[in-house]
Amino acid sequence: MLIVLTGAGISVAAGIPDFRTPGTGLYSQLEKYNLPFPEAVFSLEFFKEDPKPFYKLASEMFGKKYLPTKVHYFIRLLAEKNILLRNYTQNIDNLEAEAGLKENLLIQAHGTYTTSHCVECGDLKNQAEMIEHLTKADPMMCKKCNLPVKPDIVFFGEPLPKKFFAHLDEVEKECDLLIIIGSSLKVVPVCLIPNNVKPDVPRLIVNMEYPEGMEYDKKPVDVFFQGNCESKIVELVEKLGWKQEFEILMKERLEYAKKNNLKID
Ligand code: CNA
Repeated sequence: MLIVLTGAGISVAAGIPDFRTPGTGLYSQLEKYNLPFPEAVFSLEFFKEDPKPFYKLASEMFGKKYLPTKVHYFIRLLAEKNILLRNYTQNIDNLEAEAGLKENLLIQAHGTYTTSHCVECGDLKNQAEMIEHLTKADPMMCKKCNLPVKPDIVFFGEPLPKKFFAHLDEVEKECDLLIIIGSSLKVVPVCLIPNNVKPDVPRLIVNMEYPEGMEYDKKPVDVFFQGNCESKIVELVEKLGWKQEFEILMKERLEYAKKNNLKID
């Protein structure tokens, strides 16, 4: 069975910038937020004191709807072929689910913005209200605690969702091929997943550059497809002879774009 490990790079074609690409990545655009250090935007302590920078960033990331990319639909194709054991994603944009990937096959290791809780009392909050606040970059406050409400994305120092740890054994026991797409693999513990496959299990890496986090862990069985993951995945689909099946999903993607008034490439 196959495990796909994904990062921000797979959503770049949807219009959501990644973190670490110099120039376009979100970390290189954080000057305008007046942060003590870039990671402060995802620090719980800082958020409790000043939630505005996070809401401003989140409004740019999640204040509108995005079209899942070809890579998201490729993962869906693997699921339809019953060869996908799991997609571990570091992304918080929920585009995997939007592309129709079933919940049991998806692990959102860093959470998702689609549910929200108060950072103090832990109450689950109304998501429609949260989306309004996100759209306006206006922090939503808990009426009980007068502290900010946070979308359920994992901030630095917070534990990862239980679901992440519940399945992790399968990486060593059941994975016959690991495909890594669009990640610099710099965030623990997700970046450790590639170390956990059996030594003879091939790892296909599809990324703009060799992921920094894997520089010291190269193996003869690894394959690196360098470049834009959208075009590389289409190449792969063609090589595998899956073009026709992929076209059906591309039609579905077109329908999604039409329904949500989104531009399509
Ligand atoms: P990252 O560290 O920003 O790395 C992204 C990687 O993708 C880099 O190696 C890029 O070179 C590569 N890349 C960018 N665009 C493409 C492309 N079109 N084709 C191929 N490769 C590309 O992001 P990671 O995901 O590795 O880091 C984990 C962080 C990023 C997680 O905590 C996420 O929550 C967070 N993040 C998520 C989103 C999202 O949900 N869409 C957006 C930005 C950041």
